[in-house]
Amino acid sequence: MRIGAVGLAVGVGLVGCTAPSGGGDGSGDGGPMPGTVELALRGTAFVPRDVVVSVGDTVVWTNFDQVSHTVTSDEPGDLGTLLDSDTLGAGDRYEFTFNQAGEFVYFCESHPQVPAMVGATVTVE
Ligand SMILES: [Cu+2]
Repeated sequence: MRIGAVGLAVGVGLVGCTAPSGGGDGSGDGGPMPGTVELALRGTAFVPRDVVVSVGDTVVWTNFDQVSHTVTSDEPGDLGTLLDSDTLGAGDRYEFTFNQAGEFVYFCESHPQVPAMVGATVTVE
Protein backbone atom coordinates (compact mmCIF):
# COMPACT_ATOMS: atom_id res chain seq x y z
CA MET A 1 0.00 0.00 0.00
CA ARG A 2 1.33 3.33 -0.96
CA ILE A 3 -0.69 5.66 1.24
CA GLY A 4 -2.13 5.20 4.67
CA ALA A 5 -5.85 4.82 4.63
CA VAL A 6 -6.19 7.41 7.34
CA GLY A 7 -6.87 10.33 5.12
CA LEU A 8 -8.10 8.99 1.86
CA ALA A 9 -11.52 10.53 2.35
CA VAL A 10 -10.30 13.93 3.38
CA GLY A 11 -8.15 15.10 0.60
CA VAL A 12 -5.08 13.01 0.10
CA GLY A 13 -4.42 12.80 -3.56
CA LEU A 14 -1.78 10.73 -5.19
CA VAL A 15 -0.65 12.75 -8.12
CA GLY A 16 1.55 11.23 -10.70
CA CYS A 17 0.40 7.66 -10.58
CA THR A 18 -3.17 8.26 -11.49
CA ALA A 19 -2.88 9.17 -15.13
CA PRO A 20 -5.19 7.25 -17.39
CA SER A 21 -3.36 4.31 -18.81
CA GLY A 22 -5.34 4.15 -22.01
CA GLY A 23 -2.58 5.53 -24.14
CA GLY A 24 0.28 3.93 -22.30
CA ASP A 25 2.55 1.34 -23.78
CA GLY A 26 3.13 -0.69 -20.70
CA SER A 27 5.37 1.91 -19.15
CA GLY A 28 3.54 1.64 -15.85
CA ASP A 29 4.66 -1.83 -14.98
CA GLY A 30 8.17 -1.10 -13.92
CA GLY A 31 7.44 -1.06 -10.21
CA PRO A 32 6.27 1.75 -8.00
CA MET A 33 7.16 5.15 -9.28
CA PRO A 34 7.62 8.14 -7.05
CA GLY A 35 4.40 9.96 -6.40
CA THR A 36 3.21 13.14 -4.85
CA VAL A 37 1.08 13.06 -1.75
CA GLU A 38 -0.98 16.17 -1.10
CA LEU A 39 -1.72 17.22 2.47
CA ALA A 40 -3.70 20.21 3.67
CA LEU A 41 -3.34 22.72 6.42
CA ARG A 42 -6.98 23.37 7.08
CA GLY A 43 -8.97 24.38 10.14
CA THR A 44 -5.75 24.75 12.14
CA ALA A 45 -4.94 21.10 11.59
CA PHE A 46 -2.83 18.89 9.42
CA VAL A 47 -5.22 16.96 7.17
CA PRO A 48 -4.64 14.13 7.32
CA ARG A 49 -2.52 14.12 10.42
CA ASP A 50 -0.76 10.84 9.76
CA VAL A 51 0.17 9.44 6.40
CA VAL A 52 2.20 6.55 5.06
CA VAL A 53 4.16 7.09 1.88
CA SER A 54 6.81 5.26 -0.11
CA VAL A 55 10.48 6.09 -0.20
CA GLY A 56 10.98 8.64 -2.94
CA ASP A 57 7.53 10.17 -2.63
CA THR A 58 7.13 13.92 -2.37
CA VAL A 59 4.73 15.24 0.22
CA VAL A 60 3.18 18.63 -0.49
CA TRP A 61 1.47 20.67 2.20
CA THR A 62 -0.89 23.44 1.09
CA ASN A 63 -2.22 26.01 3.53
CA PHE A 64 -5.95 26.51 3.01
CA ASP A 65 -6.32 28.61 6.15
CA GLN A 66 -6.14 32.37 6.37
CA VAL A 67 -3.72 32.11 9.26
CA SER A 68 -0.11 31.15 8.79
CA HIS A 69 1.33 27.76 9.63
CA THR A 70 4.65 25.98 9.40
CA VAL A 71 5.74 22.42 8.76
CA THR A 72 8.55 21.81 11.22
CA SER A 73 10.17 18.57 12.29
CA ASP A 74 9.83 17.09 15.74
CA GLU A 75 8.01 18.45 18.74
CA PRO A 76 7.77 21.96 20.18
CA GLY A 77 10.97 22.76 21.96
CA ASP A 78 12.89 20.12 20.06
CA LEU A 79 13.27 21.75 16.70
CA GLY A 80 14.41 19.40 14.03
CA THR A 81 15.78 20.28 10.68
CA LEU A 82 14.46 17.74 8.20
CA LEU A 83 11.16 19.52 7.71
CA ASP A 84 11.68 23.22 8.11
CA SER A 85 9.26 25.29 6.09
CA ASP A 86 9.06 29.01 6.00
CA THR A 87 5.92 30.55 7.44
CA LEU A 88 3.16 29.49 5.08
CA GLY A 89 0.52 32.10 4.41
CA ALA A 90 -2.83 31.44 2.79
CA GLY A 91 -2.33 29.40 -0.34
CA ASP A 92 1.36 28.77 0.24
CA ARG A 93 2.82 25.33 -0.31
CA TYR A 94 5.72 23.41 1.11
CA GLU A 95 7.04 20.20 -0.32
CA PHE A 96 9.59 17.65 0.79
CA THR A 97 10.81 14.48 -0.86
CA PHE A 98 11.39 11.61 1.54
CA ASN A 99 14.33 9.53 0.42
CA GLN A 100 14.74 7.51 3.58
CA ALA A 101 12.44 5.21 5.47
CA GLY A 102 11.33 6.08 8.94
CA GLU A 103 8.71 7.90 10.93
CA PHE A 104 9.00 11.65 10.77
CA VAL A 105 7.16 13.69 13.37
CA TYR A 106 6.35 17.32 12.73
CA PHE A 107 4.33 20.21 14.09
CA CYS A 108 3.39 23.83 13.42
CA GLU A 109 5.58 26.42 15.08
CA SER A 110 2.72 28.92 15.02
CA HIS A 111 0.37 26.67 16.99
CA PRO A 112 2.37 24.46 19.34
CA GLN A 113 -0.50 24.47 21.81
CA VAL A 114 -3.07 23.19 19.31
CA PRO A 115 -3.27 19.39 19.57
CA ALA A 116 -4.12 18.96 15.90
CA MET A 117 -0.95 20.82 14.96
CA VAL A 118 1.59 18.82 16.92
CA GLY A 119 2.70 15.23 16.66
CA ALA A 120 1.69 14.75 13.04
CA THR A 121 3.59 12.02 11.25
CA VAL A 122 4.81 10.99 7.86
CA THR A 123 5.77 7.33 7.84
CA VAL A 124 8.02 6.42 4.95
CA GLU A 125 8.31 2.77 4.01
CU1 LIG B 1 -0.38 26.35 12.57
